[in-house]
Amino acid sequence: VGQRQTTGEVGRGRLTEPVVKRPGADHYEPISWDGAFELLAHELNAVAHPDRAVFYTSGRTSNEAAFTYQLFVRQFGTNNLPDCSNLCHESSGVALTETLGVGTGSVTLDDIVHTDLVLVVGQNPGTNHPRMLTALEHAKDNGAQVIAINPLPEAGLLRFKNPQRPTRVLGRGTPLADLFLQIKVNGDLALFQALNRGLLDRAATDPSAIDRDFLDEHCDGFEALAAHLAALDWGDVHRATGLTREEIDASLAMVLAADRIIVCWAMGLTQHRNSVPTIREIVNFLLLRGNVGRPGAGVCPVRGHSNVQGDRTMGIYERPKAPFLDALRDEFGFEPPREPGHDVVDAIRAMRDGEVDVFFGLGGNFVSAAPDTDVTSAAMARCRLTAHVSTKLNRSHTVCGETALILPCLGRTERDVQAGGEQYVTVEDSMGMVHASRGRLDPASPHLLSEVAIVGRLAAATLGERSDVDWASLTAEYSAIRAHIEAVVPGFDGFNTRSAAPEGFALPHPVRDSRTFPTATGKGRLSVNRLEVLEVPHGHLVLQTIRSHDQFNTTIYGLDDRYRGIHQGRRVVFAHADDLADLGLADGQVVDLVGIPDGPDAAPRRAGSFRVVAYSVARGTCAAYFPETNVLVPLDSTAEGSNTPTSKSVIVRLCEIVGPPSPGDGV
Ligand SMILES: Nc1nc2c(c(=O)[nH]1)N[C@H]1C(S)=C(S)[C@@H](COP(=O)(O)OP(=O)(O)OC[C@H]3O[C@@H](n4cnc5c(=O)[nH]c(N)nc54)[C@H](O)[C@@H]3O)O[C@H]1N2
Ligand SMILES: Nc1nc2c(c(=O)[nH]1)N[C@H]1C(S)=C(S)[C@@H](COP(=O)(O)OP(=O)(O)OC[C@H]3O[C@@H](n4cnc5c(=O)[nH]c(N)nc54)[C@H](O)[C@@H]3O)O[C@H]1N2
Ligand SMILES: [Mo]
Repeated sequence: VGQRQTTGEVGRGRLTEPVVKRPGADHYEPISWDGAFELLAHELNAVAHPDRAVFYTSGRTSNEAAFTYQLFVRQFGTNNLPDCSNLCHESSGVALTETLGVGTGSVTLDDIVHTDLVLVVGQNPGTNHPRMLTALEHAKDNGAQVIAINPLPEAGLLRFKNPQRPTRVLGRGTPLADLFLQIKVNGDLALFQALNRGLLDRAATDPSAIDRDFLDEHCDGFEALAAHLAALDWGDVHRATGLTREEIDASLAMVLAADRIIVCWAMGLTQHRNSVPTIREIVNFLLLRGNVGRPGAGVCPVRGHSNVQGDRTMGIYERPKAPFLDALRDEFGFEPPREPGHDVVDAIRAMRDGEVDVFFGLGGNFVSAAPDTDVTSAAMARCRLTAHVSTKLNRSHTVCGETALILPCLGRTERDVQAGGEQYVTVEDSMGMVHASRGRLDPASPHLLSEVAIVGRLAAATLGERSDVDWASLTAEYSAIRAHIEAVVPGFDGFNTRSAAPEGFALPHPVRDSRTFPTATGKGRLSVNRLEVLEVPHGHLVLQTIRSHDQFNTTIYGLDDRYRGIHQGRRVVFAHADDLADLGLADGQVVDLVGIPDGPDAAPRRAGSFRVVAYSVARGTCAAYFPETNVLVPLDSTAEGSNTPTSKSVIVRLCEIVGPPSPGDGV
């Protein structure tokens, strides 16, 4: 398989048996399961320190597999548990934990259906969360209003009328958004500061503009916030957002008219340098009117992978909290490591610098999903062993270490039969609901193992006598794992009985349930966030890297992006016609995307051969698909406080190609 794939993906075939690539070989060959675990155990036990191994997790892993996995990794002796959250909603978790004391969303589906106003910020639900559109339609039927805040007029939220590129609207054919703010990329902190300032100004004459009783009783930081916002510069707001004062006033009027407000967001907010302050400012916005911890109101970070939130709840975290580790120690009688481990970006740095011997991936496609593709690829190649537990072939299988293993596992839709009989697993959604998931289909091959079985056998082979855990009996009957989870993780009382119920059960959320804020001060924390307007050098645009309709993250199913009117090609860059005119470019032209060099002697990052599409995007910004553009995202450009790569604010030039396009860069 070629090392350079223009669509970022190798294929979509299912794997049916474990395979190994030996040192120096250029292909994989079959290996027995026993042989695979022996090889892994040998390499893991050969490392000079457990921190020289890294254990990645994608977000599809069940609670049962995730809990067993982190237990094994911690008994092995490291907290090197990076996961796809580090690339995804980490900024949300950090900002919400600081301000509310809980890192997850505070609303239920019922809250969305019974709210007055939903702000959908930096999210494209038509493609990425289609079921959410149904909830929004119900909310609208009940009289709610919707404000969409996005640099792109995304289908499903908007009726997008562009004569050149007609786009079908989803659902019932009416736009869901009552107001569309076509904000500049990274303008959201400024927008929410402007709204918050508007609320405070209004409160001077109309006390009901803010919820004074709630603020007095439950929050701190009000005076500092008010003083900070009093100095807000409207010129900065305009430069950062590209919005007019009229647009901001129109949204403020809708906010003032709404008793209950929910803010939903996804990757449009989390992947910028100032993502954590931006989300904290949204918390300010909600706290000012008491919009948390009551029906129809709250924060709603909308997650991606089916169990990315549950994996964190199960302890897949490079910076585990002491109470979790204490509970793990008490349940299993060992002393877990306390030093923080590597997140994704730090893991790549450590691999790059020769500090890692073994990379193990439970799901996912690390090489394609991570930033700075060339740096990440070289980092992977420095490992002695890379191993992936996967359902499908992907690029991380070809860009690998000296020795490489692919361990094929059952997918969630497949029947999982163990010594104790047929098993089910559990997952947690964005609303903190836990429910069972049972595979019904015949497995793609009789040689596939479940993720739990793979982790259990890996642990037994690697730890041997060093572990008291009976890994085989955990694998035989997953209810035994759930009993341990119940003992270690708060909120899982009666886990085996409650997870068997069809509707599942809700995890406790102190903010939602009782307006209890488990923060440093025991209060909801209003925060002061410094506004810095993203400066873009002349002749450059801010590139955001997005998903098309025909992909799930790094898996590309087709070359169309139906709601954006793109057919038969993924190497496209969407830009505003006026910006194109200023740059001397035209729709249909082919350009290279070129980043800003790291230093005077460094070569700039470059992604070759993108067709320019004149499109309704906010001025000064452009958009292109991930993972083709990950080569442009600098490893060291990350969000402050969450270390998430800034995949939505990459500064680039669109360079006309002189001479023939470089080989392999075809559309
Ligand atoms: N079909 C499909 N579904 C998926 C996925 C998939 O790949 N395919 N991936 C899953 C995963 S893991 C995730 S995390 C979610 C991701 O779901 P989304 O976050 O909806 O996915 P993106 O395509 O990254 O879209 C980001 C959105 O934010 C907007 N945006 C970008 N920058 C800014 C900004 O600065 N401000 C504002 N206000 N908006 C901005 C973009 O225009 C775009 O609408 O989807 C999940 N669901
Ligand atoms: N530039 C840029 N980069 C991004 C993003 C972006 O918006 N822009 N988004 C980021 C986000 S939000 C995320 S979540 C990450 C995603 O990062 P990852 O989670 O690492 O990537 P995926 O493409 O979701 O992983 C797909 C692979 O997972 C395996 N797989 C699928 N289902 C299962 C299963 O049930 N079990 C196991 N063991 N394996 C399975 C398959 O082999 C498949 O090839 O990418 C991030 N990268
Ligand atoms: Mo994600």
